[in-house]
Amino acid sequence: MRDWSAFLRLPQARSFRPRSVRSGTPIRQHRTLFISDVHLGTRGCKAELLADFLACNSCKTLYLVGDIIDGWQLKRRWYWTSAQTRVVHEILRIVDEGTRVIYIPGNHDEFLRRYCGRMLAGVEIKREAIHETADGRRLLVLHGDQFDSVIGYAKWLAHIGDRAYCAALALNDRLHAVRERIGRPYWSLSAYLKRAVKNAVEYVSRYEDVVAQAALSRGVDGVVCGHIHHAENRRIGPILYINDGDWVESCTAVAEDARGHLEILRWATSTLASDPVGAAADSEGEAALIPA
Ligand SMILES: [Mn+2]
Repeated sequence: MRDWSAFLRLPQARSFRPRSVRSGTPIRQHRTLFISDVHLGTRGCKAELLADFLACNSCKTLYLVGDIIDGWQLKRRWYWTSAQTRVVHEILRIVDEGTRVIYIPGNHDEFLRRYCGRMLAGVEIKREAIHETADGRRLLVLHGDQFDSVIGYAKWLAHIGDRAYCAALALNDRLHAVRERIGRPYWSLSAYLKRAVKNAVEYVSRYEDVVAQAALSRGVDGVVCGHIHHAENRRIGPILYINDGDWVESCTAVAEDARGHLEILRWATSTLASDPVGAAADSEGEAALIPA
């Protein structure tokens, strides 16, 4: 086992104070923040953006909803940057400021599951949690990988995004030209990917249904999860289904305000540059979420 503290040069408790963002930046207050699928230890992790997000947003309770550290990747090949260390520093600063931080390990950081029920550096490690919103609704908080076995679609398909598809369409034309020149029959890469994307869409909707069904059987009002890197905030039958997205591609979090209103925050590079605090909110389908 690695000596993490030595490697990260973690600060002594309460010695790390300043937020690592230029002074004068207003801090946006929330009651609760949920983030997941950060995948620290991978090249895809948008650690710089997440550290800025954590510095510009404060909350009373922070849920780390799994796959925060990518233990699988780190086991294969050690990859760590100073920005990723900054993320760890920001989380410890948040703990020091009195925020309750709850870490629910996912499948990529399952090595932490053996510590469920314990405190690590002021962070509560839990298998799952029940969060009560300001307006009294009970939300089941879990990572969501436990449903993979019942979904029946390959998970990697869910990671093919629209951008990859568009790039493939351009590639498809060139591929066709090459195959024609060497006398091979036409084979459509785009059709192949279209099938993959269709499977990905089916995977996501199937996952959402399965998670909502599990929440229903648990007798809660809603569920907050991660795992599929697809932020969502909508009603599935009587269940409020919320997915906080990821920090590999979409850079999203879920925030609860003082009234119990829940929304997806999108922390994109463009919004960060122009308006660091007022990160664009996803207000689609929000009306139903405001307590009557
Ligand atoms: Mn996961």
